[in-house]
Amino acid sequence: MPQKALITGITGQTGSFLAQHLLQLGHEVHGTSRSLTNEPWRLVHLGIRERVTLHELNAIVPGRIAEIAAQGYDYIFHLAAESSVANSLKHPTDTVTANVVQTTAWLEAVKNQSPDCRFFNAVTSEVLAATGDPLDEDSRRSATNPYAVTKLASMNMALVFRDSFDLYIVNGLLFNHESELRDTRFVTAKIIYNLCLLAKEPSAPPFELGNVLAERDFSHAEDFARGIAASLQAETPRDYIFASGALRTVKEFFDTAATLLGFQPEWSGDGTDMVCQDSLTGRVLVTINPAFYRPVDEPGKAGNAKRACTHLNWEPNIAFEALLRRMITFQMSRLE
Ligand code: F7E
Repeated sequence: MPQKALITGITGQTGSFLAQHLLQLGHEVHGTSRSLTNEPWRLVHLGIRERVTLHELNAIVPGRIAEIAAQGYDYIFHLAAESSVANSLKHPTDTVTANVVQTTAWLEAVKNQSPDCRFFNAVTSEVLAATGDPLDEDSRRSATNPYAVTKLASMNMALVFRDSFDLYIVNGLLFNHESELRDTRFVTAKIIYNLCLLAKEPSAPPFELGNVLAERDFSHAEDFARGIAASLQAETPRDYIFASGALRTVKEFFDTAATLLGFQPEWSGDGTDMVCQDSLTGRVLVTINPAFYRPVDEPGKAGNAKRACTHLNWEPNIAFEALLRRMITFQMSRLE
């Protein structure tokens, strides 16, 4: 029997891949969007715009959220959020509204309108403390920026609702997930966009990055979409880490992408004086601008997704280089 799913934030990167996956599974897919007049370009790109029903949710109004939640969903995947750490530092109050108030309103709406609906809450590796070892669901919690604080609060709120009201709620602790549908506010898409521009346009100027020695555990968002969907199928609701388990620096991401585009990246200098040139031509590709540094950029954290692998039969399919190739192919075709 087809089941009815709602994705908050369906027009975002992960929401779009999740919508595609749920449609492939035969579900009826609905989603919330801040505006119905803006074209949801990711859904259009995936060829699924006409197959999903969008509901406008342009402000965090509990009554409107309750009205949508009352529409008989089997699953709600709550992905809508302020998801940029950098933006959360600039707009902490808005981030609390988007991530804590909004999540709480959805939890309350599920409890009151639809207590049999299974609920997925998107959380982040940013709520875990770095230890040097791969992190799992039991790793110590910590939060070093407003985004992390709000996600930790939203996770705790979801746990309170799960335990107090016997609801089926899952927190997904998502490590970095990237793709061709990623916004250029995030470093991977920024790198791919600018490198493709440099490759296409010989007169394009170098671009700027922040802390390129920062380490992240990168995956493809499409892999996570499968895991997110599967996480609501287990008998008992539990929280799950989704991660690749491999740690790479931003510099390594840049170097791999640059090489795939035919450059020979060569770095010189230290700290904010670091510069990367194409050693084939001497052309400067990237310089460092301290404005892009974070006040606190924690040591790298890799995730251990063993629970998801064992209990959900989940495993990532898209390797690091394949992720970069997909991002490059997409961006090059857009620049044509
Ligand atoms: O930064 C460094 C920056 O903004 C990655 C979100 O999906 O993953 C994401 O958060 C790293 C940081 O993502 C630039 O300092 C260097 O160390 O791409 P990002 P993020 O902060 O890791 C987590 C798991 C989430 O949950 C979030 O929602 O890259 N970096 N230079 C830069 N970052 C940016 N944005 N721009 C730069 O120029």
